[in-house]
Parts: sequence; C-alpha cells; structure tokens
Amino acid sequence: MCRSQKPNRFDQTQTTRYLMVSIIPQPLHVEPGEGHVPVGALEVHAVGLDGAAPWLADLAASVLSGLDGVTATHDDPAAVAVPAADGERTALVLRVDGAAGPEGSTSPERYSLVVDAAGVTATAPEPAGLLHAVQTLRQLVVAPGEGAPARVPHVVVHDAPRYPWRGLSVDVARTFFGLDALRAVVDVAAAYKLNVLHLHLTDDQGWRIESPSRPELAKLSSGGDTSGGTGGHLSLADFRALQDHAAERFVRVVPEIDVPGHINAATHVYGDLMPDGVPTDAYHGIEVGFSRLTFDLPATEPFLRDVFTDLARATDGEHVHLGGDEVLKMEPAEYARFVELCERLILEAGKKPVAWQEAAKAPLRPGTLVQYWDTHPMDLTYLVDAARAGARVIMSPANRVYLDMKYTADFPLGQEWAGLVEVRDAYDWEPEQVVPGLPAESIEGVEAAVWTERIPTLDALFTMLLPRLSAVAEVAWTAPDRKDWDDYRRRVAREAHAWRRTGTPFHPSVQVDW
Ligand code: TNX
Repeated sequence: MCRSQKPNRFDQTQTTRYLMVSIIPQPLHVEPGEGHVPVGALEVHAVGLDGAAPWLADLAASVLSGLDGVTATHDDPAAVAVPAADGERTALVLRVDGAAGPEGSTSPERYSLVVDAAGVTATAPEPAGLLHAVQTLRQLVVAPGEGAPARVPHVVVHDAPRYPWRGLSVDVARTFFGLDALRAVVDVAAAYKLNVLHLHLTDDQGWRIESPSRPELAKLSSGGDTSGGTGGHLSLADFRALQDHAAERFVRVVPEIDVPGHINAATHVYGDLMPDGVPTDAYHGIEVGFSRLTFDLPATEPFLRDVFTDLARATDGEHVHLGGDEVLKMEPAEYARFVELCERLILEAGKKPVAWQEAAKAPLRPGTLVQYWDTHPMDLTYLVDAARAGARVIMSPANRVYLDMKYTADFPLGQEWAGLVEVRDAYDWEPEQVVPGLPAESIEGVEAAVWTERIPTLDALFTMLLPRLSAVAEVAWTAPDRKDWDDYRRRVAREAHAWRRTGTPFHPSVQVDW
C-alpha cells in the first residue's frame, strides 16, 4: 500500500482541500484526490475475517444503508440482494491487513481507507479498525442531488487513535435507562470511534443490575429514580445482550458498583450494613455524600465479595469499576481499607480494578486505573504521585467532559456545579495539561460522563450528549496538532444533517452555524 508522509498541521491548502471531507474525529492523515465514486448501490465484501465476517459485513451494510440514497448489501448468501437502479454496484472491500494504518502506528485500532476509481477499500489489522473505516466512510458520503447519485470523493485516509481508552460513562442509577436506550448510546459512541461504555450501575437512588447472590438488591432498590419515574434494572440477560451489542461495535463495557459511599440502595436493603442494624429509607433526591458502608461490620466484606464477584462474572471485559468517589463521612484509614479490599476482590475475581480519583489517596496496587474527575481547585499531589508510581489515569475533567453540565445558564437540563460546558469547552482542551505534573505517559485515555440526576428521558440524554460527545471523541482520538476548533465547527454542522435525518436529538448550540 502506498503511504505518503502525514502533514503535521493544517496549512492553508490542506484546510481548503478538507472542505470536501468532514470526518469526526479528525483522522491522522487525509489525502483528498480528484473525482468521486457513486455509492448508491454498495456491495460489501469481507475478506480474511473468519467468524467476524458475516456480522461485520452486515453491520457495515446497515450503517451505510441508513444514509440518504445509499443501499448497501453484502455477500452473505443469506442476504437479500437489492438490485441497483442503474445496474452498477460499487464494491466496499473490508480486508484484514497487518500493514494497514499510518506509518509507524502500532495501535490495534488503526485502519486505512482508500476511495478511488476502483471502489472503496478498508484495511486494518483487526476488525475494530474496519468498523472505524466504515464510520469514516459514512461521514464521507455526499447525499444525492442535482441528478448525481450518492457519492464519495476519492480520498486516502490513514488513521489511528491517540489514546487506547476513549469512553463514555452513563449513570443509569439516578435515572434508569434500559437495554434499548443503552444500545442506542453504544451506537452513537461507536459512530465517533469511542470504545468504552462505563455504566454507573449503583448509587443511593437505585441498584440497577441483577446480582444473583443478592437478588434483593435489584428487587427492593430499583423501583424509582430522581425523575419521579418507575426506575428499573438490567437483568443479567439484558446485560448480556448489551455486551453483545457493544462487542459487535468493538465497545467494551466497564461496569461500576460504587462503594463505599453512594451506597444507600444497599443499606436500604440490608440493615446489617448499618451500625444500628436498621435499613435506611429509600432515597430519590439528588444530594451526594451522605451514605456509607462501615468496614468493621461483619456483613460488610461478604456483601462486597458477593456483589463484586457477581459483577466480575457477568462482565466480558477486563475491568470492574469500584467507584470510591465522594466518601465525605469517613476517615482516610477506613477508606483506604475499603479500597484495598475492593481491589483485592476484583483481582481475585479475575478483573482489573478502576476507581475514581479519590482512591489514589490510598496505596494502590499496580495495574489499578484511576479516573480523574474533580475540577474543584485542590492539591492533586496524591494523584500525580500515584501516576509516577505507575497508576494509569483516565481523564474525565468535569468542567470539560461532564455532559450533564448545562450548556448555558438557562439550559433546562442538567446541573452546573462544575461550570457551564459549551461545545467549545468540551472540544478545546488538552488532556496532558489538565493536572499539573501528571506524567503524559500515565494517561490511558479520555472518558466523558453523563450523570442523570436532571436528565429524565432518552431525548434529554441525547440532547446532552450531542454534539458534545463528538467533541470529546476528537480530544480522545485526534493528535493535538490535527485539532482545530473552527474546522470542527464546520464538520459538526455537517454531522447534524445525519442527526436530523434520523431524528436524533441534539442541542443546536449557538457556537455552531448549523
Ligand atoms: C459528582 S463524578 C459525582 C456524581 C454526581 C455528579 C453530578 C463523581 C465521581 N461523582 O455522584 O452525579 O457529580 O455531576
């Protein structure tokens, strides 16, 4: 495959040529050519994919068939062939090729996409990169118009992500969102090449996952939420189906049980988790920091062992999140014992622990990931020290990526404790500059988060996610010298056509000319 040197920054000619392509997140290397190929009738061929071939080809066909004027079929004999209007089909070849991607990149998610007179060829060392190539292709399609069919400009793309962890955390505890909603969230995350769905499954207001050794939790503590709704929880079958849907889009699920605070849903069920033996009242308000476990009660360790072991068994991914945030009513020594115990339980269950930043105040085991979030002014020496000692850090600065923050002061949804987060705030920041002194090589990635105390519906959730999730995705994927706010504004406006077409809610921020 012929590869040219990637340009290091936008120069004027490059920017002008980019006007024809609007990809989010901005790829590492894009070389526009002359001419177009018609894609009104696309035929997908998956080559060298073994077991992944039929569903990946099917998924590619369905992603592309959602576009105006495009019909995509694939070469699974079981598929119904749709005859092309003009009798001509353009081939989209998806092929595993270890040499694909930008020169020098070792990312397992790298890919190349070549569109020329011969058709469209996507290559990648692994299937994940092929789906990324398809998402890029989706954004390159020009809708039919003025007698021309749907088409794609000739182009060569070599692309790879900046960070291996590109996530979205969704709080299904404060407002419950079920399987169908979460599938839709996975689809939008995958559309912007995110690869982690972190689920905040438990909090004071609800226990949203079936825990087989503790069935009372979901039974007695999932019947309400902060929106006055009826709540709900994911059964293990739901969780299985969600993971399958996510896995086909190369999104891994990171489930979280938040301890030792944010735990009223459990103390409501088990009085023996309370020093006075009395179960707490159900809670559907939005205060934080009032509930806690007590380390020295006999019921505490068995409870933690049961719920973390159940969760580790249910999850396919390698990570389990133990929470650890906002434990406002506990001495540091007791808190450290909880962190140590939960890390151990998760490791014994065969998974790697992830925890919110506060856990780095306790001595961490090698391999535990910590998630930075709290942008209140504070001394972060403990986090920097943990990173220097080998902890990996996920960047979720609340004033940039908490997508439950209001866009503007008068915005009807969300909160504003971390400030207002307009689209540009979510876009224009550099992960290496957030925590002074944090070694750049300790950063594992970037994760947006959407807490749902003030987000009552799926439409509201999407309005908070879009367009900001696409901005955060570019921070996580794109090299800093390839980012450009004005160019992103232009590209996101084009992306909005797709949201409008599919009826996907988004917030038409005044910062973008839609
Ligand atoms: C802080 S972020 C929290 C959540 C709230 C959120 C609201 C974090 C680890 N804890 O419990 O829902 O703020 O924005």
